[in-house]
Amino acid sequence: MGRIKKRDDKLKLELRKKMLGELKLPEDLKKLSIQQLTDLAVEIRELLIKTVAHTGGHLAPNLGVVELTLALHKVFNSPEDKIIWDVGHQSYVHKIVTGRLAEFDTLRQFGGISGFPKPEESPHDIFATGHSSTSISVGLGLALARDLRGEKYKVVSVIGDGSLTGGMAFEGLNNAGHLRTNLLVVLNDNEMSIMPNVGALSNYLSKIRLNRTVYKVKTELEQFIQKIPKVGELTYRYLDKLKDSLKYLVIPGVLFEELGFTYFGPVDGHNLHQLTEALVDASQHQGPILLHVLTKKGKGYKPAEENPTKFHGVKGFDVQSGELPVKSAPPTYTKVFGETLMEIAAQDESVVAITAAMTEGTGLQEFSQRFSDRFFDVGIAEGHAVTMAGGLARAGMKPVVAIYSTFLQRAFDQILHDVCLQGLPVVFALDRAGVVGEDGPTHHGVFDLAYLRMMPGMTILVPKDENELRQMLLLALQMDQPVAIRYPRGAGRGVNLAEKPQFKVGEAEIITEGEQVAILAIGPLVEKAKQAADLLLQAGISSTVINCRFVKPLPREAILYWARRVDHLFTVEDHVLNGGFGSAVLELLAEAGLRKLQVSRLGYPDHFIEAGTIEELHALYGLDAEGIYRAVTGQCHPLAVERRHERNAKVYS
Ligand SMILES: Cc1ncc(C[n+]2csc(CCOP(=O)(O)OP(=O)(O)O)c2C)c(N)n1
Repeated sequence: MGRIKKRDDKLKLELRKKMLGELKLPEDLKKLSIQQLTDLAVEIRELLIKTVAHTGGHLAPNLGVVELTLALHKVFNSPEDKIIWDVGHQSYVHKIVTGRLAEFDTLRQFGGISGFPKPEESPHDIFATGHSSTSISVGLGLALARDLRGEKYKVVSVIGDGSLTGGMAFEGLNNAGHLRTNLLVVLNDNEMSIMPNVGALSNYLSKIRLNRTVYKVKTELEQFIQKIPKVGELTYRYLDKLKDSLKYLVIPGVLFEELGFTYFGPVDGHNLHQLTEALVDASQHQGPILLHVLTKKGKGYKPAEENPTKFHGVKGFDVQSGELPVKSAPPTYTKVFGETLMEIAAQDESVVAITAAMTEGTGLQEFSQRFSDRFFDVGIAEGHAVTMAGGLARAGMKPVVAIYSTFLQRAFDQILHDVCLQGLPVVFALDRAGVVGEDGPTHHGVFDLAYLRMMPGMTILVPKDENELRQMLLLALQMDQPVAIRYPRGAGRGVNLAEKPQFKVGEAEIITEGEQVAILAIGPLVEKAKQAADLLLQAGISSTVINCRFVKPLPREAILYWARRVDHLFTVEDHVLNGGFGSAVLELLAEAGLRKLQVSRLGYPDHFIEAGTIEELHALYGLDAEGIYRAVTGQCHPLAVERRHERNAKVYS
């Protein structure tokens, strides 16, 4: 009996397997029954788990939206109707059902499909996303264009409760509620950001969850109130008021109603019947609608349901055990940052730490517990985080704002206007600086030097290893001014950590000395430059390698000293060339009158950098030891250098 059941299950599984491969998607979703959609959801979950275990990626968010995605594609006609995924990390199911099933195993790989919506990939990806809280603004823009052009498509913005904590989401709601065009916002509420969601809004959504009322109650109540006979002007006004107060008592989602949206919900986001019905109803309504959908992050895979934070984004895992790969032996930069900050905070009570929904990612988990009164998770609100730090600093505290390089782009003006203009001592810890790997162009932190370097009063430090990161943090907190430290994703080099800062502001480290070329490097690429120098020596080229440490102020004396001695100068940075470290060096050389020196800059060209492992990308853009070696030998072959020496000797003799 047991064996027959097992065989039947296997058969069922095989039948289901055929379904995904054989359907013409997304069109066929419209023909499927709720039971068939439910079977398809099981099949998609299996595919998600199997693939992400291998490729890495955002597992828990995608497991949570399987039914929601199927229902959206059943009810709406993508790509004519536009579906915008906020952040876009939960768009894998959407990709599977919109023509990317065959390539799904290339997810996030170099040359494969992206882990985020990408218009170049498919017309179903109407807008590229990666940074949070944009979907309502994008959706409103599309809806307004539709109206102006006399078109008829529907627009759906899908936003998570975490992403709704971002200020731009509210700017979008505020504007959409005022303009009153047709726009459906689907709020995917799983009570989680990467970690449990925080803030007053999250509390408000929890209250709605607790007083869970099916969305029909609201429509029925409104119909009931409308049916009460209106006797005279006075009674009407009272009834109107009564309608309002009843609304507050019974109807969930009043906040959204007051912002001009019609609120539907909450509905069970794993119940395909409820979901499709609610989406059809919502799509028939006029004006801005908010449909509140309750989902479970990690749904259908026990390890992810039990620990959605761990499975928010993974590098890969063992499907059977749910075990993640063991962490590398040398501590990560993130870990050293968190530990050093705790050490400093233990001695200095004015030190406070701020994160924007990335407590664990920025290494502040332990800090948040040990110094809970001096720790602030502001939600996905980078701009607010920075200006709040300005306020804290003005009132005598020493704020350290830990935000990934790519997300700090959100706070450009806040850094400029609310910190630098005021000359306030705020320390910016920019984690994940440089290319970050498989998350790709939306997440590479390759613009920070350019956007920070032009700000008056800013000091910028770039550690070559985790020991320098520690020293730079100690140094930064002793300086009474804005300071930014940018450091990369991943493990350090396993070097010893020094007690105290071992260098002063603007002081470079000369790693090797040679008279032919100088290689100026920053960050972990200093090590690659050093390895390149060894290769160059073997090829007969002597080089000076300088760990510049400071991008602002540059180690002026060291750079100019060597610039006057060598024939060719190279700069190496894990950053775009436009406005980066190499540009700063060029400006210095031009100002010092060294305009004739040959300078080559190694970094990223003027286009967005694709996804791939950090090593693959460094190799592709010539930022590994081989690449630096090739650049130097290509520009100055030993013979060419010798000839130049001879020529110069003649000219100057
Ligand atoms: C501007 C910005 N800050 C931070 C992040 C990092 N981040 C990615 S997903 C996420 C949580 C999003 O929560 P939610 O919208 O509720 O989606 P869920 O993963 O829970 O489905 C965060 C903080 C980001 N993508 N963009």
